[in-house]
Amino acid sequence: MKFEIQGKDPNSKARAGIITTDHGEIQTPIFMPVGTVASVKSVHQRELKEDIKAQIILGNTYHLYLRPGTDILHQAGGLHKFMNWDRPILTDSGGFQVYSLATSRKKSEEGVRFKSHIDGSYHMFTPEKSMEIQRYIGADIFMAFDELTGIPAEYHDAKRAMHVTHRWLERCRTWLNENPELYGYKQTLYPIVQGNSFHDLRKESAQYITDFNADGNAIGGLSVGEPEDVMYEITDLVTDILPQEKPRYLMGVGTPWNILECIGLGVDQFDCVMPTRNARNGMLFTWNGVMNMKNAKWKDDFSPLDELGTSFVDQEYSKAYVRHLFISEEYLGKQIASVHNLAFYLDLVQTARKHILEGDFNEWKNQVVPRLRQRL
Ligand code: PRF
Repeated sequence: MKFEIQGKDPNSKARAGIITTDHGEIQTPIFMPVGTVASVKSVHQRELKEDIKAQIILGNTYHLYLRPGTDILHQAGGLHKFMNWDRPILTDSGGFQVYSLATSRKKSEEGVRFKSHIDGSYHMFTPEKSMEIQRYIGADIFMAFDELTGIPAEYHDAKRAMHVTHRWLERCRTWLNENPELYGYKQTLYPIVQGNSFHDLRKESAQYITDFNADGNAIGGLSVGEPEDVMYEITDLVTDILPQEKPRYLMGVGTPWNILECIGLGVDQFDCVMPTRNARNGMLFTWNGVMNMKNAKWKDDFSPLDELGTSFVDQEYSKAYVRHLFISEEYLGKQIASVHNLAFYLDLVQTARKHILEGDFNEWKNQVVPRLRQRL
């Protein structure tokens, strides 16, 4: 994997670049739609490529291991072939999903034993197991198996989780060095900075991750309930330490305004379930603010769903029609809203990229953020 920086904003830490993988190029800053179980919920791969213009998607080790399982993925020749997606894929390691989804879990130095949220069966994830599953899935970018704590947390708990994350990282690398790639293309491992909201821990972790010398680095343990200011403060502190010349991925963030603020702090990659999950509840993000499609104010508004939208759904359907679909609980409403929100998120980062290359990102960002936050 290669990363080339093409331009920097003079008034913030924002950068525009290109990541090159064996499945193609990714223009950064980028948003990566979440395809947890080999599907970006309610969106076709054809729509993802042609209408949404997704350049890379996410898969989840935890979910794919439980269903369909590594045997099926291996027989298919990996996740790209299984789901008919030939562009890059990043897989999360299972660390966060075990923490947020499993119905019970027991942590040890070895790993995490957990109970499946699907059928209640017991499983054990270790750093080695997470790497093995990610090898079978065949992602272009693997995430290290980490442990995080919620915010707020006790200092000693946050410190212990951070040190476990660092020790597990070494085990991830050892396993990868000893077990070759399965499908004939290159794969790379991103380590994850942890340390909760404690500045000294975040600095120590960012330095440890920097010294690990991977192709790209991630910031984890944020957007877990802390105020936005804390998220920005920690991101700022960590991006001051992580190397300039490698892509930085802020995991699980966030709203359109969170993404623009964090691009300004030097982040290059983002993922979040928000555009798809909120779409299924009728929440649409636009350049003019946030719309709740169930609201009665749209019932006789026959104007296009989003005049500024870049996808076909924005021009072909009216607000009144999409509201009707939500009120009638029609599947099509969720599909239209998901395509809209993902296309909007991709338009958001592509527009940010254009402004970085033109050198006026920071002024532009400060101008659009208040508008993005409005409730329509
Ligand atoms: N670690 C991993 N995945 C994640 C996170 C993390 O800290 C987060 C935190 N927002 C989202 N997804 N492995």
